[in-house]
Amino acid sequence: MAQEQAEAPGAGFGASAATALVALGANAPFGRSMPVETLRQALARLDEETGADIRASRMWRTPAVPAGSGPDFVNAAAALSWSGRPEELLSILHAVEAEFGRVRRDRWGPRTLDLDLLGVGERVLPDRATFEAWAKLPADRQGREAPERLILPHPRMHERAFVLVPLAEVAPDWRHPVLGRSVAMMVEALAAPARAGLAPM
Ligand code: PH2
Ligand code: MG
Ligand code: MG
Repeated sequence: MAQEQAEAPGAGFGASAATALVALGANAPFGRSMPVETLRQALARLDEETGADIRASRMWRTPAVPAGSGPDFVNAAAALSWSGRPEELLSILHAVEAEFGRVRRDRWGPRTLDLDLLGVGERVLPDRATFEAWAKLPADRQGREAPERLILPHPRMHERAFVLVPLAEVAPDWRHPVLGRSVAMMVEALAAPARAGLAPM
């Protein structure tokens, strides 16, 4: 794609592998599969589809954000080594979501499986200004607006306990390429009440 030219040197085919981070979440059963089982199976499918060695966190029970927006979630995080384009990994995530019944309709409704690409190494996509614009989007617009293209790092990851706490189990030293903070530091910066509701399963 022509717009990829602004990417960092080393992007694309032949690039050395980077650590890719994926957030997994579910708060609705898929057929007879309860969220924990769905997340386990999704990890197995990611393993098959990416051919990468995947490091997975424990499963965590987390209250829905915003509070009261739905049933509790099961969340987990995974780290894998990825040498392709981030968009290819995103396509795999979307395909696996579809296998587990995900319909992209209600942005924040109950979901059978949500797989979010959080980051790929130090990549900032499409650029820093776009990342910052989405990261600063006011809360009332976050539920209504979705970016057209992949933004990395995920513009909300740094403020979400349900993302960071599992992520700290697989990639505590990954550094957010815009904020310059490690996952461990971002967990430390969370307000205590935001962390308190999370429980490993
Ligand atoms: N995902 C959301 C919105 N709210 N809350 C929790 N606890 N876990 C999630 O994965 C989650 C959420 C949008 O993707
Ligand atoms: Mg998603
Ligand atoms: Mg999500």
